[in-house]
Amino acid sequence: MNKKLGLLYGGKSAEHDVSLSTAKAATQALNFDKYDIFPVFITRGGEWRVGEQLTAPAESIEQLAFTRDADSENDVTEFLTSLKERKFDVIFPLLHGTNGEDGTVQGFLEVLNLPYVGNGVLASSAGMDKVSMKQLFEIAGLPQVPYTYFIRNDWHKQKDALIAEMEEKLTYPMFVKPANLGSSVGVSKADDREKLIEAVELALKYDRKIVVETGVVAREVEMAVLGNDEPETSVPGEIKPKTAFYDYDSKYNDNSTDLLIPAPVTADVEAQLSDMAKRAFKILDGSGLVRADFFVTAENEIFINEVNTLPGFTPVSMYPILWKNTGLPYNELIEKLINLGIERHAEKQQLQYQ
Ligand code: G1L
Repeated sequence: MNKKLGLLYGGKSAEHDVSLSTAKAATQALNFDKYDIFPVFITRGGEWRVGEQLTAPAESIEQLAFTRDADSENDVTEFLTSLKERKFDVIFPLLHGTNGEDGTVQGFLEVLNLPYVGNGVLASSAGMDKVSMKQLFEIAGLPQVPYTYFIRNDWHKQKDALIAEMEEKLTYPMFVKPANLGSSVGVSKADDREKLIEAVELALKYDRKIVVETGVVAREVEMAVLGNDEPETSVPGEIKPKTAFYDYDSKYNDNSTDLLIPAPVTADVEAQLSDMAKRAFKILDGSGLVRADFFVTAENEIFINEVNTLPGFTPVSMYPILWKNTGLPYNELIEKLINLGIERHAEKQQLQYQ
């Protein structure tokens, strides 16, 4: 019998369209002889809809952004009932940002006892909060650039003390980032105190918790991690930005970056990156996949920047391309992730009954 697969995509976040593109690519890569595929679509407005079984790969993203019957009600009970009635073997969540990679959707699927692809609650939420992630990396002994953090209330009450602390612990240029947003929204670079204050004020529009880091002159090198208990790593890939830094636009909207795959690094650097990427995966208690992002200086000093528990996943995104260059094509990568999700759920079920 075919496995029943629910593709969960869309969502309220800024990356709604990216999610739709990934869902479309997933339907094109999945084997319809092996899986019964159902769309589970979250509209921009936050409505959840379980659609009819797909009989062929989606030809457009519009086709996946289906509207509900005029007479059907949009209530949660109805949605939950249809979600349970379908008896999915596995859910493939392709959602980003709030309610996607912060662990809330994963928690929701856990409560429903549905197997799902990718990271669980802990890795997803810890990976979404740059401060928690950095603290875990510290425990794992992973090298990081100097950083500080604070919340909005501290900034309003003791701005001067915080600026003094930053200038003592860090050096310009500094990068100011909202702690809880994916991609690069609200991130800016500050070359002096005046710019630093502006950068903090901007970042505070997007989050109440802010991270400030010393900017290093380095190459950005990424590695893909895949597996559960014994994760494997891909070849490294380098991002060559054409703009000042890799921002939201260049990440998703245009081609202002070049990818160098495999990244030109020594065998020794590659081995260190692989080791660090696996340690990062393990300290986060990752499952399925993460993309680990590093800085590599001209002297081959390595810093881990962050990991992404739901990396961009279109066929032209870094994570799938890294695996393609390691010998694992897109369709096989997707199957592998599905199986990893099913395995992890099966293992957990056993635990509960022992
Ligand atoms: F399910 C996976 F494999 F874990 C998974 C889920 C979602 C991998 C990557 C993504 N990516 C996203 O959802 C995205 C919004 C960043 C692109 Cl659709």
